[in-house]
Formats: sequence, structure tokens, C-alpha cells
Amino acid sequence: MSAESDLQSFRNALANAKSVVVLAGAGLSAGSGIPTYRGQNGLWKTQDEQKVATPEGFKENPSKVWQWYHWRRDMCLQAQPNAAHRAIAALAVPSVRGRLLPSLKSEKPPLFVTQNFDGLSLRALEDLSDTLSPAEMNIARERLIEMHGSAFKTICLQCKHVNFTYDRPLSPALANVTRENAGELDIPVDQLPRCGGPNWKGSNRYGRCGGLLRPAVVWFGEVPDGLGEIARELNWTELLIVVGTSSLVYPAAGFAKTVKDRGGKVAIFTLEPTESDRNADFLFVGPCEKTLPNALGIS
Ligand code: BV8
Ligand code: ZN
Repeated sequence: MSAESDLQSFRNALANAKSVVVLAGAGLSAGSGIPTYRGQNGLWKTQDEQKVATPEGFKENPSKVWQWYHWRRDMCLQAQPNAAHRAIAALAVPSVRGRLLPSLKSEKPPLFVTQNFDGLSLRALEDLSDTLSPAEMNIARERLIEMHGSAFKTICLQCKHVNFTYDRPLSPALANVTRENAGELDIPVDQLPRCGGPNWKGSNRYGRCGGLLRPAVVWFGEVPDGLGEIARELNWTELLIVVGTSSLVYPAAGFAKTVKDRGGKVAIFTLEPTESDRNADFLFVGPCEKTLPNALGIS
């Protein structure tokens, strides 16, 4: 396999694929200004993931964990989807699929699994609301799996209510948390996000029970979302397109091997190829916000 794949062989593979799955990691959103985890200014360089990205860490210090997520959630809110998000979202448009993926067996868009919880892939889809019918939008949303959760969802520890909101701040005390002061502010647990919001008046109704909320993000040691659906699709997909991931976090890191072992093909879009990338069938090195739209022929 050459260091760089030629476009035509990749486009032929797209044209012949009866089923395609897209898998993304933090590199997909790097072009939108969202820091990755393991790059030179990666998040895990300055933060101990065991302290802020595990259930144990949250139990030990929910205030620190909430501060860690709230500034990242703010950053995601201020960010915009980039050309790579838009290129993947465009696969939800039937005419684009007809042109690029004429051999697809399914009427639906390719399953798109993102490890990112920044919500940018969902927003890129929602930006197509004047192109997709409501039914097409619903199907497209179903075909997007945020396997490590979403910064815009919370779960109540007491009544388990899952809430989706772009509102900010999630509690008044978190309003001034920044990347610089996150974890340093003395915010007591009773001023962290609560079920029923900051104006909770003491009811104990589902979704308004006053319980402590947690970010609906999949932490280390927790089971990612959508694994059943993902396993079913990987069982027969012919082409897995992997965008912007260091392939170090499982089970996502094992998806390419699952597809290869079954005779499927793997295309990788990354900035710095690792050893595991070398055995990809197609390899595109560079910023995916440029390489992916170009390879798909979607401007
Ligand atoms: C689970 C939310 C059980 C939190 C995240 C030992 C061996 C194997 C596995 C394990 C082990 N010990 C423990 C485990 C399991 C563990 C794991 O894999 N640990 C690793 C570190 C060894 N996994 C888990 O705990 C998972 N759960 O295993 O449960 C189970 C499983 C199945 C069935 C039953 C039970 C849960 C993992 C989820 C953890 N949560 N995030 C938070 O972020 O705050 S993980 C976090 O890492 C993000 O979700 C992120 O997406 C993910 C992977 O990182 P990447 O996305 O790849 O980001 P990274 O910075 O590493 O790389 C960026 C890449 O992009 C680079 O390659 C770079 O070159 C490239 N790039 C940069 N810019 C660009 C670009 N590419 C293109 N264009 C650009 N512009
Ligand atoms: Zn509740």
C-alpha cells in the first residue's frame, strides 16, 4: 500500500461498496478548534483522564469534573462544523449518495459512528434542514451514533432522566468556568447542575427530581453507546472510512481490524499515520477538513 492513496482507486471502492461505515475521532473536529486528546497540545497532556473521565473521578470530585466538562461544552457550542463534518453530513442527501455510493444496498445513509461528544456532526446534519425532508433528517439522525455520548446531554443520577439542551450555563455557578480556571473554582455540589434546573422547587417528579446531574459522556470503564448497532453494521460493511482517530481507545480502536478480518476495506484519513494505519487499504495524510471533502469529491 503506497503512503498516499490515489483518489481514483478510493472513489472506485466507494462506487462499488454495497455498505459503508464512517468512524470519526477528535481529529475530525480539530479543524473546528476543538483540542484533540493526544496531540502536542492534547487534553490528556494537562489533565489526568482517570480523574476527570471516569465514574470514580466524578464520584470523588463532581465539582472538578463538572468544571472540566463545562468549559469544553462551551467551546463546542462556540465552534462551527468544518468542511469534513459537512462532507460526512452530505452523505445523508440522497442525490449525493446516488452519485458517490451508487452500489449501496441500503436506502439509508452509511452508519456514522463518532467518538466525539462535541455535537458538531449533529449540527452539520441540522444545517441540512432545508435540503433534507423531515423524514430524511430523522433517518440521518438515527444513522449518527455518538458512541462516547454528547456534551449536550445530561443524566440524572437519581431518576435517570436524560436531558438534551444547548442552554448554557447548566448551573449559574458554572457560568465563569474557563479552560484556565477549570477545576480550581470552589463550587459546592449543591450548585452543580440539578434535575429540574437551577429553579428547582422541591418536586420529585421524573426529570424534575432535584437530583445531581452528570454529563451524558461515556467515561473510561463505561460501555459505549450503540455497540449492538455498530457490531451489526461492521459485520457486513465493505468499506470502513476512519477519520481523525489515533485508534488507541477501545472498542472503537478495534473496528478497523474487525472489518479487515472479514475481507472489508479500510480507508484512513489522519494527520500523523501510526503503525496501525499502514495496513489500511487507502491512506490520506493531512487535515481531514481538506483531504476528506477532496477524496469524496464534495466541496
Ligand atoms: C470500555 C469521553 C468496557 C471522555 C472518551 C487496555 C487495553 C485495551 C483497552 C483497555 C485497556 N484498559 C482499559 C481499556 C478500555 C478503555 C481503553 O480503550 N483505554 C485505552 C486508553 C487503552 N476503553 C474504555 O474504557 C471504553 N469502555 O472498554 O467498556 C466494555 C466495552 C465493550 C463492551 C462491554 C464493555 C470507553 C472509552 C470511552 C472513553 N471516553 N471520551 C472525555 O473525552 O472527556 S475517550 C476519548 O478518546 C474521546 O472519546 C476520543 O474520541 C477517544 C479517542 O481519541 P481520538 O478521538 O482518537 O483522539 P486522539 O487525540 O487520541 O487522536 C486524534 C487523531 O486525529 C490523531 O491520530 C491525529 O493524528 C488526528 N488528527 C489531528 N488533527 C487532525 C487529525 N486527523 C485529520 N485531520 C486533522 N485536522
Ligand atoms: Zn431526576
